Formats: sequence, structure tokens, C-alpha cells
Amino acid sequence: RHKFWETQPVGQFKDIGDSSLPEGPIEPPTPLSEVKQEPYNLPAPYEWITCDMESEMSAEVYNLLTNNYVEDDENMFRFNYSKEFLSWALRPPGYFKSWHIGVRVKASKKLVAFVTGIPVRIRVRNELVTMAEINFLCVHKKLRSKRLAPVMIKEVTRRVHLENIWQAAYTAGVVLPTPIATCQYWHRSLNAKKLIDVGFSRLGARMTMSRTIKLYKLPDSTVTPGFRKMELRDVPAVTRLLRNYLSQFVVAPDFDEADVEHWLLPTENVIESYLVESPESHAITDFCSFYILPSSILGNQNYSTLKAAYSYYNVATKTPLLQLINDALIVAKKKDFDVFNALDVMQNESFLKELKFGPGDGQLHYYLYNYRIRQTLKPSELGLVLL
Ligand code: MYA
Ligand code: JJ1
Repeated sequence: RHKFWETQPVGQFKDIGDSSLPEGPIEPPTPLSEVKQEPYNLPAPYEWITCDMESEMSAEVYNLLTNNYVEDDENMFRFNYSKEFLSWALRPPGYFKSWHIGVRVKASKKLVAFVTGIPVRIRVRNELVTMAEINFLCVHKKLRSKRLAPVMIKEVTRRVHLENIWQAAYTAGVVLPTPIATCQYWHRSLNAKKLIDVGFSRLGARMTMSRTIKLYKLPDSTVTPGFRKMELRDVPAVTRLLRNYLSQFVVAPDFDEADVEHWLLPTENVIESYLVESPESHAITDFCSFYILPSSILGNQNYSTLKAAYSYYNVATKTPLLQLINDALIVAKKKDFDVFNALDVMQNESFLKELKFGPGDGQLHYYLYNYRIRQTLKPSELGLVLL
């Protein structure tokens, strides 16, 4: 059934429930001298390129993804990651340019496929594992189903191995062998009228437009005293809060101050982070963040872009989590986002229903490469959000 994935060191469907298999690496590292030194062969018309995300290449990558990346099951919306977002997502501390891989047509130089890795430290229970996070796998619509994706995956694997890294983490909307967890997308309407007009959501039974708009109404300003935007000086305090919070999950990133500065410090049109500074003690007690990922609206006369915010990492030690996220919704509404999305990871279940999120029609499956987990995890055991 999975001609490619059956050959890879990933949990296989036939092994589900086999408790004799140990947790940890599926195969041992090989000596670096035994890692293939030359790139894998591509079909003759194509060639590999390493994409410099600081050069004009980034515009080509942006165009490929804008026209060919992930869509919903009815092909009504397509992720539209911005150039600034891609530059941020692909250049964290310690990134490798060689992991930003393109395929282009030799004759025309046209970019037709892309895949990326970035380095990350992930803790699985008590084990710290250096991994690659694989994302932005994309093959041009006209070149689908020609088995290009397996070659791209083998090539990124080879380049990760060359850096002496032997595990990876990735997410996908499709089921592959085999998810460590399956998560549900939830959506909180901020601009209910537009969402209905573009087919993102529907008018509920026995609901009118005006009742719906009223249902999702939010206050004009945040309610938590001391709620403010995160700044550079907050990095040490936020790192402490986040490290302590993430320690409770089975799978979570191991963030140091450099990672927090990169991944959580606000960047215009990319990532927003807020925190609560106690008006008395000035202690940083709570923290919330969302990243900005619009979707193209395919074939609508009136609208071309859906402005979406995605819940990222949130930590509440003093403010109730519900109130903290409600403040995030208020901020997102003020900034004109149409919808606020969240997965049911970490403690998100505790606020989704009460804050009027509804379940989406999409799921997100989480995977590890060359690392076996004994049992499928609950979404609430995951402390990891990929972009
Ligand atoms: S997830 C986002 C993926 N991108 C999209 O969905 C964008 C729109 N779609 C496309 O561009 C294409 O349909 C893609 C497949 C490129 C997805 N992850 O070339 P094919 C398997 C892994 O004929 P195409 C993200 O970015 C499929 O099961 N495998 O198919 C994370 C089949 O194998 P098998 C996938 O449709 C990516 C084979 O590919 C995916 O033309 C993580 C068919 O190839 C998928 N999303 O192209 C990648 N979709 O026969 C893995 C299909 O066995 C990383 N397939 O069933 C692994 C770790 C590597 C590093 C390791 C380091 C140590
Ligand atoms: O956005 C998604 N679904 C939306 C739109 C559905 C349009 C028709 N298919 C949705 N809307 C309902 C919202 C409603 C608001 C009021 C309350 C009730 C709910 O469900 C879905 C997620 O649900 N998104 C996708 O399908 C996009 C792909 C998801 C997989 C992503 C894989 C990415 C891999 C990257 O590494």
C-alpha cells in the first residue's frame, strides 16, 4: 500500500500495538563516511538547487508555494505563507542552507519542487534528541503522482544525515505510516460574515446573520491588567516560563533563550506574542502567541485572502488560560484577522468550546522519522506546534 514508506525507518502499521518493540531510534546512525556523498538522481529534465532564502530565490519559492501548496479537502483555500514568514521559518538559530532544497527544470530554470529542514532539539519523554523538522514539501501541480516526493524526501534525509542528525519530526494532513498523534483543527470566527460569504463557515441551524455576528462579538480591549506585547528584555523570563510549562508533555521542543528570541519575539506579519506582567511585582506570569498565515481564497468574486491567526505556544500560571486566550482573540480581532485557529494540543481543549471555537474538517497528523513511540499519544500529550 505504501511502496515508499514501507522502506523507511518509521513505525509501520503492522507493528501497531506490538509492545515488545522498544521506544527510541529504529535504526542506529551509520558512520558519516558511509553516507552517500552525491545527490540522488532526478528524472533527466530536472536538477537540484540549494535555495538561498535571503536572495531572489525566496520570491520563486514564495510563488511555487502560493500556487501549489496545501489546500483544504474541497480546494476552496490554499495556504499563502508570506515571504517574511518563510524567511523566519527557515532561518532559526543554527539552520543549514543545504536543507532548503529546490528542484528546477534544467532548460527553463523554473522551480517545480521544494522541501526544507531546520534543526530542532525535541524531548521525547526523558530523552533529548536533535532532529530535523521537515516542512514545505511541495511538488508543482503539473508534476504530481510521478514519484518525485520520495526522491525529495530521500535527498533531504541524506543532507540531514551529513550533519550527523538521524531523526526528524513532521506533520501532514494525510495519513502515513504511522502518526504519533492525530490532532483536530478548531476555528474561532472573528469576522463571521466574511467567513460565511467565502464558504469557510456556514450559518448554523436556526441562526440569522445578525445573531451569528452577535454570538462572536468580542470586547474592544483586553481585560487582563499588565497584558502587553513581548519585548527583547522579556526573553529570559519567557524562556523560563515556557521551559517549565513544556516539561509536562511527552513530546516537546527544548527551547533555549536564542530559540525563544527567534520563535517568539514579535515580528510584523509573522508572529505576535503577548505576556502578563504583574502590575505589583513586575513578574512575568503568563504568555500567549499566535503566528500569521493567510490563505488564498480560490475563486471568490469579492475576496482573495483569508486572514488567519494560529495559536502557537501559550503558558498561564496566574491568569486563567481561558481569559489569556480570550485576550489573544481580542487582539486578533482588533488587528482585523478573520479567524483564529488552534489545534487540540497541550491544554487547548480546556478553552476551545468555551471560547466558541468549532471543530474544523481538517486533521493534522504528527510523525517522527527513525524514532518509535510505543503508543499513540493523545493530542494533549503533545507540546509541539509546527508552522
Ligand atoms: S506536509 C505538506 C505536504 N505538502 C502538500 O500537501 C502540498 C500539496 N501537495 C503536494 O505538493 C504533493 O502532493 C506532495 C506529494 C509533494 C505532498 N508527506 O511524488 P508522489 C507520499 C510525506 O507521486 P505527489 C509536509 O511538508 C505518498 O504516501 N509523504 O506524490 C511535511 C507516496 O508514498 P507511498 C507523502 O502527490 C513533509 C508518495 O509520497 C506526503 O506528486 C514530510 C507519492 O509520491 C506527505 N505530505 O507529491 C515529508 N504526501 O507510496 C517526510 C504524499 O509510500 C519527511 N506522500 O504511500 C520524512 C523525514 C525526512 C528527514 C529524515 C532525517 C533523518
Ligand atoms: O480550514 C480548514 N477547514 C475550514 C474550511 C472548510 C472549507 C471546506 N473544506 C473549516 N471551517 C469550518 C469553520 C467553522 C467556524 C465556526 C465554528 C465551526 C467551524 O473547517 C481545515 C482545518 O480544519 N484546513 C485544511 O484542511 C487545510 C489543510 C490542513 C492540513 C495541513 C497540513 C499541513 C502540513 C504542514 O506541515
